[in-house]
Amino acid sequence: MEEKFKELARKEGFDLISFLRPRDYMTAEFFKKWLESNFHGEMEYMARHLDAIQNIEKIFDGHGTIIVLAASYFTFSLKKFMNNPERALISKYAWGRDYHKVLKKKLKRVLRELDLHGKIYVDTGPILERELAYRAGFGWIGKNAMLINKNFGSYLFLSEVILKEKLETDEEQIQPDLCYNCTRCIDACPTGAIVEPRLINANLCIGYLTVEYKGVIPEELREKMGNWVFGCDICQEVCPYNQKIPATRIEDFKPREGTFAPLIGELLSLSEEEFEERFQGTPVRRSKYEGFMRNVIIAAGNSGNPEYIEKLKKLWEKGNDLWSPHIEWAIEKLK
Ligand code: B12
Ligand code: SF4
Ligand code: SF4
Repeated sequence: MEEKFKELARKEGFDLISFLRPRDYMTAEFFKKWLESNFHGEMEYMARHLDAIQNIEKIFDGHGTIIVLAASYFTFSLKKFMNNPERALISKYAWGRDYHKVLKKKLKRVLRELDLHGKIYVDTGPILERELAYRAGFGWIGKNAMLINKNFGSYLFLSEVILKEKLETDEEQIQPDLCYNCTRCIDACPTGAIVEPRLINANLCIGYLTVEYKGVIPEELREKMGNWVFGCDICQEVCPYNQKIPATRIEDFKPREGTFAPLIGELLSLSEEEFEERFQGTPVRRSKYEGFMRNVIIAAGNSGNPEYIEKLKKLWEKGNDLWSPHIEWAIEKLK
């Protein structure tokens, strides 16, 4: 059964698969301190997870096996667009079809094939996915907090299946930390969000500000966001372990037309219908039109291109309360 599962999952495009027995988390305390420092910002659902993370029976009771999986979504580097003031940057994880849906569908197919019934988690629920992947021997937790695999790098989605059956487990094989003296990610993070190795203050992370945070972006952070309009890949792009890695085998993760490095000028005149059409089925829809355009306005402000002022004024006429303070700021900067 175990080997058959691995074979089918590999065929679906998963690169790393391991079977673990549920046991207490070793980093529950680290997670609690992260919450106590308010590093979760407005992600209240993270605080609600604490109880189940400290009392794992709330999720795993009656379950004998956790299958941990990682799937690469790497396609190509964004480096050549990173200093291009005409381009807006969308994080690699959002270029293709939404990974939650893609991976769940694949795992359901594997379970069905083997007549197994399990609960599937992809980036959801009170699960410390990075710790599980670490215990599964997939890699180490880098100073940028990413789970990094020596061969596949860190552009990996993690997911889990929990089963009632007590299947034979793989041995927990802990991989050595290969960061050594490197600090490239910490040095490159524009907002100082990596407050210490492996510890991220989400309030400062562009991945949070552009996707999860719905309000007015603090003025002191706007310039630091550069041209990122959805997510941020800087601390991964600079990592030496992401320089020579194979591309994903999953077709759905390959970039869709218009999702990577679109022109800022084009995005500034995007209507809500065009936004829905262009990003339908991709993770970008999470920011919603309003949040996405707020990010585009900031990117325009950071572009140094006064030609955008006219388009910004047109957006101003729409009278959106969230956009207005950002438009004012952007126009002032471009004058
Ligand atoms: C909340 C969240 C965020 C928040 C906070 C991120 C953070 N670092 O805390 C925000 C919105 C900022 C975010 C951003 C991103 N995220 Co996110 N996020 C999550 C989520 C839902 C929960 C993470 C969490 O609990 N954070 C709290 C902190 C305390 O936990 P943690 O970061 O997981 O860190 C653990 C370990 O590092 C460990 N730890 C600390 N020291 C040590 C030492 C050792 C030896 C060990 C074993 C562990 C360890 O303790 C922590 C608790 O277990 C997970 C999915 C999940 N359920 O796990 C995805 C997840 C972590 N995110 C993911 C991704 C892809 C991203 C982005 C790259 C997206 C983007 N391009 O913008 C960025 C990366 C930012 C970064 N450098 O971390 C992937 C990471 C895959 C990987 N290879 O690691 C995950 C696993 C989702 C998935 N299913 O694939 N994310
Ligand atoms: S994702 Fe961007 S902002 Fe967040 S820690 Fe990494 S480099 Fe910093
Ligand atoms: S950039 Fe360097 S320090 Fe940061 S995660 Fe990669 S190897 Fe580790």
